[in-house]
Amino acid sequence: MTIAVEVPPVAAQLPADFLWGYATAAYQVEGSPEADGRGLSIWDTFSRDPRHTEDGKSGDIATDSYRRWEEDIALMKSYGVTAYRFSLSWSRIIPLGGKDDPINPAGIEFYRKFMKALIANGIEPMVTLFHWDLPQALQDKYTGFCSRQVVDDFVNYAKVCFDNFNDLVNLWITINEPNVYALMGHLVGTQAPGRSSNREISPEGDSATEPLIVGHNLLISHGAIAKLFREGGYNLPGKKLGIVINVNWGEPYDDTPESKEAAADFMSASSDWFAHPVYLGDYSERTKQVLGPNLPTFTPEEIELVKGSSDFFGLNHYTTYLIRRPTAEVSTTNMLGRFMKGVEVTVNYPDGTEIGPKAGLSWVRPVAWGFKKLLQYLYKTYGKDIYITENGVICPDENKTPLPEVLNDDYRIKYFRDYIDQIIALKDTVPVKGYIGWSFLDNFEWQEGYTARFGVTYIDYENDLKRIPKKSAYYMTEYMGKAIAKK
Ligand code: GBH
Repeated sequence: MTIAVEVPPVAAQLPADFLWGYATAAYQVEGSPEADGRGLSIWDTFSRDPRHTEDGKSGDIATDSYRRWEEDIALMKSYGVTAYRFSLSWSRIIPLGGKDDPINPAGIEFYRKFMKALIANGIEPMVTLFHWDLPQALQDKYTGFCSRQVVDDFVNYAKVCFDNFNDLVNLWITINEPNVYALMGHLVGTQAPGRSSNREISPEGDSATEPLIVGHNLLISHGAIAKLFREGGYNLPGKKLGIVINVNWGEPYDDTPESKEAAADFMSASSDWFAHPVYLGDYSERTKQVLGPNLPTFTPEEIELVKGSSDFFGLNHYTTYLIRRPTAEVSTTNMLGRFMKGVEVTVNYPDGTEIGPKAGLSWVRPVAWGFKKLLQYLYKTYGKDIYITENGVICPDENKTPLPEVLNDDYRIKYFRDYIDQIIALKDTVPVKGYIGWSFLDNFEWQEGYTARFGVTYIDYENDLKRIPKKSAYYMTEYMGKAIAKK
């Protein structure tokens, strides 16, 4: 089936080398958890407990992309994309994860043939080393990222990847959303490894300290991997390595100085927590203040290691929130509220109007002007080239809408258009080098299981995981094909 799309005339405004495409992550699409010597990851363990996902399902099958990769690449090629962002499964490459553990040649072979096929089809691989699926053995051995021991194991894994894939990869990403991994996995506990002080959720964990320690170890790992990349001879001309941070824009709720301070606190406790050490060195004073005395301290050597360790700003951005000072005492079960002291998040203005229309999940409302403000803020604050490494939405009730109506995702089309138009509007003032939408396929959406469909491609879970392009896929092909100058 082909859906007719109408795309208005668009002048080519983005440079010919502007990358565009879609993203996925290994655990969200691959399936085949036991195939060819793969070891288990914390997401296998976590999601096999049906209490941990909305539909009680795990990523055991996902979109079966480990087996259907040729079909996936052919589909991507038909979309006209120039890049594909995906992640490597650490436990496919080193099943037990550690630096003295054996390497699995079958894992390496799989990713090499996959990358070669992408390149043969004119699609640039954008490769993430760690998108949350830590080998379970490392979690068992020393509590994963809660322990400093993880750094050497992570650096070793990165070295194995550089040695085996650097000839095929120009754009490396070390870590996807360290802020989300730290908070969802060790504060709230609704994502793997599922640790939290909330004993109804987890028998183990300390929300007051662990997220901060995990964040610190992620930053040091990233710094050490960047050092290896640069000093180990991998940083050849045209190659780049960076980190991807999830950043929501925090807009002051109203014009009061209190709300402005609260919004600045929100930014410092969510994204600047990672961006400041990476781009400017050390945690900012405001981050130290908001996150409090449990925030670990860097040695001067560590500050140097982490500072300047990312060649670009990798930005995952979805939405904007209104921020004010707390209007009531923060309850003990509101983990995020207690973590970000002095910050309250809302989506309603003082007069009750909403910041943006409801989407298919409560946390992701379209607010394109917030994206514009964020891009300006990030470039002014950190001065780096920006790659949009994820951006996307779910249509209202998308999961309840049957075929074929579900393919008419005009809500997603509008979201993509409005957000990309901000990049175009800023093209002479903020250097955005690429746009990667989330996601190529509907997939295993972590704690939401398969109930949240972010894809431009519909997956028919009832019919052998058939891939069916949504209208947005056709629209984007047309639109980006026109908006990007021809080579
Ligand atoms: C990204 O995270 C991930 O990188 C990607 O893997 C994921 O599939 C994609 O977004 C879509 O979600 O349920 O109210 O507690 C985005 C950041 C942080 C957004 C955690 C959802 C949970 C909100 N995510 N958040 S809630």
